[in-house]
Amino acid sequence: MKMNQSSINEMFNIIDKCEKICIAGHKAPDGDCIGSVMALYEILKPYKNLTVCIDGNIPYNYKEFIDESILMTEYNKEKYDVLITLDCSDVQRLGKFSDVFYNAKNTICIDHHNTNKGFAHINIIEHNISSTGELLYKVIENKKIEINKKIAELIYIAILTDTGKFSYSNTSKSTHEIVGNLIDKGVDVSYIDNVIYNSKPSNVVKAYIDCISGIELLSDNKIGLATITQKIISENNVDMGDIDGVVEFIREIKEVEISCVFKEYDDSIKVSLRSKNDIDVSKISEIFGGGGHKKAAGFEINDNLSNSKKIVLNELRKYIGE
Ligand SMILES: [Mn+2]
Repeated sequence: MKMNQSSINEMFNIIDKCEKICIAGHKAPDGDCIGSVMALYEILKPYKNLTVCIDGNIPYNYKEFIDESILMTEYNKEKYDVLITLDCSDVQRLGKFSDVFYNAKNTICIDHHNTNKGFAHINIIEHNISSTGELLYKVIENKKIEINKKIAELIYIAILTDTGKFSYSNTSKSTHEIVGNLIDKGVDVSYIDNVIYNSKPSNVVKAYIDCISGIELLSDNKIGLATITQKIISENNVDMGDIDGVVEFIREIKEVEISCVFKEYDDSIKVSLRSKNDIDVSKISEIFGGGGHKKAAGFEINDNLSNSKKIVLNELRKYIGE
């Protein structure tokens, strides 16, 4: 892969010159977001005055890898010399920290989403790369920045989770080569797997079962959907972000072409889509103002659950040729 050398140079020129730096990920953070944000934090921490913002709760299985006391809780209108966003496809994905972007003197975006049109002053965007973690690795390798064990672990988590444990088609030879280098830096693959995947609290598993038992199969089983309701969340005393993998589980069903999960929040519905074969769910997501990748995308609807389901299903049926 050819890196955009001038953007990388510009990025580090700006970082060198700046005092107040903010690093941000997307709202409702996932492993790629948390891993990339924290890796960049670890890289710059010895030299710079850093602020980190991520809108939303850190899921239980990532808490071990992030010091939550460093996270900004509310934006106080501070103007940063530079804001660096990671794994964010557009400004709205910063959630309640969107104004940090508008108030920043310089902005840098490092991302791999197809739908990212390059919203910052400096954009380091590669669409065909597995994860923001893999892209960040290439950026720091390009600058010959030393990677310690902690940084290696964080980048590993970003890549591991965004590739579905190296199983999605975004996993390349280069992904594996990079992961090999990270293991050389001391990443304990089995330890990370246990923390990220084999550490579910029983109430989270119970909530997961409640979601799975409500799966509906439609259109000759080509569409599979489930809903994570407020009722499931409150009955099991979990956070929405803790329930992971429902949308991937539905895709495991043989006939399912599009898997769809509706997450019921207080004032909106968040929709996650996954696909198999040639269906590009990022196209569906874009119709609703969302973003994502060919096989994994998401968006938000400001309506109630039953209306949202109706509108979305209508679009999904078009995509499976009905
Ligand atoms: Mn990602």
